[in-house]
Amino acid sequence: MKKDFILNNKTDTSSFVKALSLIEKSRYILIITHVNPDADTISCALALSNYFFENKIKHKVFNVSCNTIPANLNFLSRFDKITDQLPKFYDLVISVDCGSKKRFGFTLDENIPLINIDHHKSNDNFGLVNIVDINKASSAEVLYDFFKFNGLYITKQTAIALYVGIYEDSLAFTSLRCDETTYEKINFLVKCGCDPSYTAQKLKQRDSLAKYRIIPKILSNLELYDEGSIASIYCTQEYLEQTGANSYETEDVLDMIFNMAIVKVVFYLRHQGDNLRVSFRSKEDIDIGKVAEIFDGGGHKHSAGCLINSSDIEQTKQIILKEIFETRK
Ligand SMILES: [Mn+2]
Repeated sequence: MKKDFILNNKTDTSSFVKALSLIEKSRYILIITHVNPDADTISCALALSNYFFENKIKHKVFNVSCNTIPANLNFLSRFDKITDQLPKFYDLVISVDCGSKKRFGFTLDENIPLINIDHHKSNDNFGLVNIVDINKASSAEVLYDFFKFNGLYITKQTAIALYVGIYEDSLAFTSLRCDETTYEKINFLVKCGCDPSYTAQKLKQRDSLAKYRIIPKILSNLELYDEGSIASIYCTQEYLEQTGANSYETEDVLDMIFNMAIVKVVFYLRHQGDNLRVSFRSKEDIDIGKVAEIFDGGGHKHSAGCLINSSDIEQTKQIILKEIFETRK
């Protein structure tokens, strides 16, 4: 075994082999990314897409609402090929970073074989083949293991995509689930041609003015509870209209509040259709994934989310606060 490829002993490597054999047998592959797409799901899909394209494997990358894909990922090769149109025919599905089938945003034909590549603790192994490793900080790391185990050649474009997924979902290597294997992977991806400086510039240094117009508005409604250990913020439809910012351009505000020394838990509310979408972060022992689960959401111990069927921000804040206090007891 190569030094840059260390799996934890819980990893079921037979799923790597089974998945590759399904890919080799397939005629057309549908790659599914999750609703409210993040860098991890898009990067995994594009890492696969570049590999498939280079190897003449027919496929499509699907997202249920393409206008919600963060635009700062548009430098990834084949980004412009992502579609919200389902192909007429596909005989294999690969879902990436989807903790459940609900995250697809549509109902999938049960008869089509499915490879489930993910790292969410809440994943219920809904695939025919499940490559799920809850110890990894990103699905991109799980996918990297799939590539390496099967000896698949990682080209520059696939390396850049995997790097971005690992970087973003590990919150720039600050997640608790980052370990020495994370850095070994990064080292290998840089060797494959991914330039960290170029990637950082494309990923982090192309913000719009609208982003800096909307962030102060959101910060102005910051509320602190329990001596500042819990924080809440929200974004209104009005803010978005006044500034022209996209919802995904507001995400950094969550980390800004989370970076405050006194804050141990933060949650961020914004409208999504008739619902309120809530994102959580926690840095203490509190398992914020459990709070999200109460509202039928999911995620990880220190980062999670859910959708609440209400458009009343104040009322929803109170309901969530109550559950955070309960869970923290
Ligand atoms: Mn992820």
